[in-house]
Amino acid sequence: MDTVRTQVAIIGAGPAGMLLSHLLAAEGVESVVVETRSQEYVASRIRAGILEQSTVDLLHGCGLGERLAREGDRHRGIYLQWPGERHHLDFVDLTGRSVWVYGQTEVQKDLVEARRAGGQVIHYEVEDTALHDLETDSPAVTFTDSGGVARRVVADAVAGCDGSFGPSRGAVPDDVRRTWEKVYPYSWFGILADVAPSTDELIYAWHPDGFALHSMRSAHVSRFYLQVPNDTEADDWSDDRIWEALAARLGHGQDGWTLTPGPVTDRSVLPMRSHVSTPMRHGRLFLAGDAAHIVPPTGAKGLNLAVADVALLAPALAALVLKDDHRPADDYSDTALRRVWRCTHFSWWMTTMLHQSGDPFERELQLSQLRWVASSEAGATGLAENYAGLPIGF
Ligand code: RFL
Ligand code: PHB
Repeated sequence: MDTVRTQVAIIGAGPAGMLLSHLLAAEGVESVVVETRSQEYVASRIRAGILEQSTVDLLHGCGLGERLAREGDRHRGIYLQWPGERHHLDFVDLTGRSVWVYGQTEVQKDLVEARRAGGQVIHYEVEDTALHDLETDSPAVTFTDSGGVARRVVADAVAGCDGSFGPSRGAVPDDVRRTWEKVYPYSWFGILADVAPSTDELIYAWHPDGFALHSMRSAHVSRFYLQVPNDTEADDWSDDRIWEALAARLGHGQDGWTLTPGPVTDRSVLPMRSHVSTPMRHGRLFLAGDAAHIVPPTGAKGLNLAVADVALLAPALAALVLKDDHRPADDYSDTALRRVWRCTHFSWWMTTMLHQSGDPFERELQLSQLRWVASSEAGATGLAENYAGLPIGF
């Protein structure tokens, strides 16, 4: 077996793993990244679209903000609507903070380019990733590389950034690990369309037929989501049916607003669940991003939470491996989990406020809550503060 030594072995080259390797390099810490998929596959996965203020500040602070500043679209807030009413919540007026439309695909490309320029070692298309000796000072990761060579990376610490299906979470022993899970009784049907957005800011729409969201990726590409039953297949819906549902739920014709349809270029069904796994550290293993927690996408928090985790983790690992200072690493799990639970609550709150559950009592509560959020400065500020993102380290 081919063995190398590094300071941090990172499992997963998604946003959490790649940003961690970038932040560690800036602290003078060497890492090796291993990833099951190809570079192209990881870079083209269509996922999140909204960056909160603290994510944007962090990306600028670590030299990753150049294209974001040029091509990202700063939004002051969102529209919240239900039949007959559309309200703009202005996050800048309410909290002094904003959000940016800049897709995860673009963040990933910027990370790949920065790490390529930095000479980062990344093994793509690996198989049989396994974690070893996590309760010692020399934990290791083994895998078979794309050429069939068995490799072992021995490190001072292992970062599990391998998403919801990777092996890291399961490497925390059952007698220490605790998990919380909520599966929602509906899914999102997401489509990407080659058409200019019909709105200047995102529209979150409550509707008796089910929730709808109008988002965007650029001046020419729009992103939409529809609440659908859990067993829906992406091919169940014709393009006509998609556009009819979006027009009805988003309020085409209401106060002169129109929805412009266009060619659908991508479609997928996304189940909705909340999941938290604790602790986020066991011995020399540290979990970050979707490896430790999943939120339903209604609060646009998944990617932002992954960024917040590694913003805490990078200096903690640097202190551990460069100065033998264990304090920040010892605090990592508790500190990260405070934000994780805040975002888990916010994502659950947005989800349950906006989706049809079929319960008429809940429906009246939802409408009452929406009216309060849209008409009270206190209500609107609560949503804005969470959506635009609490400061890193909250
Ligand atoms: P990722 O992006 O899943 O990256 C984890 C990486 O680990 C690799 N991996 C392994 N590598 C080596 N060995 C193994 N055994 C491995 N097993 C797995 C995987 O191939 C992958 O490349 O997690 P990370 O970095 O924590 O980033 C988190 C974000 O990607 C995630 O929170 C968001 O994309 C969630 N999410 C969304 N969030 C939003 O805020 N808004 C959205 O609109 C939104 N849409 C989505 C989403 C997540 C989706 N998934 C996971 C199905 C849409 C989808 C479809
Ligand atoms: C997206 O553009 O993909 C997006 C935006 C806001 C959300 C979820 C997804 O809450």
